[in-house]
Amino acid sequence: LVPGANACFILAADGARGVLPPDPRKLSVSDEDAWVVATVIRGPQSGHVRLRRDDAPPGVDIEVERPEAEVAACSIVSDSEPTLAACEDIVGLGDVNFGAMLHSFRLRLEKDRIFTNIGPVLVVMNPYRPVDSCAPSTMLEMAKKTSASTDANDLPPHAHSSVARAYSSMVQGKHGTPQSVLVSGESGAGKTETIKLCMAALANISRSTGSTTEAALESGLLLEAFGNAMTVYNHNSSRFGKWCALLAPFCRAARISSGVIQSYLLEQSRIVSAPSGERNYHIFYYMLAGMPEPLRSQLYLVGCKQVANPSTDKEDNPGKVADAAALSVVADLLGMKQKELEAKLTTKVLKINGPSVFSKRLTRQGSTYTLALSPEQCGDTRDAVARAVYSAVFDHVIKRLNQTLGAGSIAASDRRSIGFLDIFGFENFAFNSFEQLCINFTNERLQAQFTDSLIKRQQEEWKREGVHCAHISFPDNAGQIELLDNSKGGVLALLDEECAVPKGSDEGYVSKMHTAFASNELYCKPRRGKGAALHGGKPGVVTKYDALQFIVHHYAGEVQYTASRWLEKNRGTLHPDLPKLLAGSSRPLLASLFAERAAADETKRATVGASYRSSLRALSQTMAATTQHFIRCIKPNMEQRPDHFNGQVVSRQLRYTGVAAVVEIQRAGYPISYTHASFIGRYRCVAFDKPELLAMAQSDPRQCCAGILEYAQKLAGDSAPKEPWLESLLAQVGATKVWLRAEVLNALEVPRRSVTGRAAVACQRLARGLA
Ligand code: AOV
Ligand code: MG
Repeated sequence: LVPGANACFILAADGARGVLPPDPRKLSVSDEDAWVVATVIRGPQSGHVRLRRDDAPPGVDIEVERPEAEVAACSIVSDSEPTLAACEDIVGLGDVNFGAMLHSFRLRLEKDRIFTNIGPVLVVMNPYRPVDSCAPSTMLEMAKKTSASTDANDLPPHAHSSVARAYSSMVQGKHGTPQSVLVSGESGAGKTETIKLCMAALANISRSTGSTTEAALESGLLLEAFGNAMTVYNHNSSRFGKWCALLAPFCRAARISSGVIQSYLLEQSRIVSAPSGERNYHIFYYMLAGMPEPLRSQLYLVGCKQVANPSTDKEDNPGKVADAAALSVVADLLGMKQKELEAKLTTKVLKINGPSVFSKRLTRQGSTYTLALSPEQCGDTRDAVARAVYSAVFDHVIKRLNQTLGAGSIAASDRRSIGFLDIFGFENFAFNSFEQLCINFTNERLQAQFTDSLIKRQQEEWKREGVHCAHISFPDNAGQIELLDNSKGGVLALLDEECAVPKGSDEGYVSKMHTAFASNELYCKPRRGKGAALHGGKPGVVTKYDALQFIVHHYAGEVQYTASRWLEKNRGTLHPDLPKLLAGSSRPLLASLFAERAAADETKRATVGASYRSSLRALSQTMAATTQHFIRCIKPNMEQRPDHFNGQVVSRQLRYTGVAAVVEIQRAGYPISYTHASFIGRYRCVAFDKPELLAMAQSDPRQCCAGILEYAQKLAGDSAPKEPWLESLLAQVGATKVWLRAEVLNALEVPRRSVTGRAAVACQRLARGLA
């Protein structure tokens, strides 16, 4: 940390700059900054270093006691700050540390550069306001500039470029390798918006291919009406997962002519109750706001009323319909007789040989018994009907969209495809239920896909290059997948087991997990008394919720779940009477939606968890068979605010999304790689007095690179690694590239600088002499 010093700071203008992690105590850096840039004013004196924040007034300096721990010097090859803002690929910056990466994102967002590459990954920073680069006209312009001969790898970081790459590999591949664009990021990070940009880009790129892509784009908007809602994290939050594949037959040159949409796990609980500060699905508000008056009154769209009132009576009293007028409205809309609906909502017919439980709610008619439901059961039945009807309508919309997109018109063996995945992002609310577990599990799966694919890609490249990589390890989330998805005793499997045992209960489920995962470091039993506060009670007071809570350490952070009513949610079955009732509706659409379910045996349906696990596994297999293009969305703050960069919020996402890991992997392995030619171009000056070595540049570039490395090690000073660089794998010369570890890179820069420095001085002298 010497003022005016060396290459290991972001900028060495009038002082060396380092990136500081926050320490509000000493540094007057707010928590939000996470890392800030400062200039070294005075180098180490009795261990202290004096620094000045860039935005601090003169004289307001910071004394750092432990510079080795608190100042991250950035060894960036390039030496100016504009480079950080202009940098289109963070990995290309060289041996970049976390602080510099974060600072680069901060600077780029200020300049509206929301797209940045990190190696093979496209990172999108949500601007929370319109930016030029996403405007349709800009994107059309980009598409016009991209001709068939353009190498898609040379395009600037942008959703358009990712799609162009996917499209060109789909067209080029002999058998048309299927492609996928996988977007991830937490709730509100911008996944859905980015997928829209991707589809718009595809529509631009494949202009000649007709209207299928546009129809798919529009179908997305329709689905948003039915499947998106306002949550605390996002005013347009996707409450379902969506895989949309656009297909082109082999015969016609990549003309996209059909598409297919598959949806995953629509959040049904929102239909009957949305958490406070959140809303129901957009479609309801659209209908209220936009429907012509006659239709609105035909549908009784005035507001919502309760049919059964679960809050009255004791448990042992039968529930009854509180508002007969509302019941008649619902019966009319559902196309059934009021009396019949009322009976199904408030009673259940049991076929039993003499009741095993005696209740004053039970009455006998011949061989059957009728159980009058308790008020709470009535409420549950009402909710179950509402949820079932809405999700059947949602599935119906998807089915109709698939018909419009011509799904199934091309045989699977005869098509090229690009799939787009837009799921619900990672969520961590104050109260997390079964829905959040499924959502977060989906994100775990996608994350695993990400690491698998990228690690594999990197390892394959190293293998092709003949580079040894056994000594490099990678972070992964296999532990989380195992904990959640293990068929024998994972979190979801245990829930299924508890659903199957006769006296299963939510409490029983959680206590079995506490035992089963007692030694699993990704699972933890919360301290008692924490739960009450979450439910509006006093902190420290033990409530019934305490026995229902558990914590999972997801890759994206720790989430506390409350397993209240999970058995019921997981069973997800309707009482067999209800599908029959709905199938008998006089409204043909509704009747058709339930015809199949009425015929099937409800009790034999797989649990929600089990069928979701298997559909996710199938999706993972589909994705694994594609060439994957990863996009990671990051939000700059939690308040959905434009022009605000919260360093902590961004740091957290960069770390857990694996974006930081991509950089780590490069660092752990070989942060820098140069093609033979560019390596020789950059470092030939180091060996300027070895003409016989440089003569090999054309004939044997590999040998030439190795020779330069060996010679540079001789020239490098004491700070350079002592062991032989090539033998100890600090540097490797591969088939097409030279791979360098950070230490070697720094050591190479020293002789290069001194040589170029000497040359510059000589030139100046010469110039002066000439003058
Ligand atoms: P998500 O899909 O990642 O969340 P969205 O794509 O819905 O997030 O984005 C959330 C909001 O951020 C949008 O409604 C826009 O206001 C803003 N936004 C996102 N991307 C852009 C962009 N490129 N340009 C301008 N504004 C943008 V979730 O589905 O909640 O996981 O469940
Ligand atoms: Mg979304």
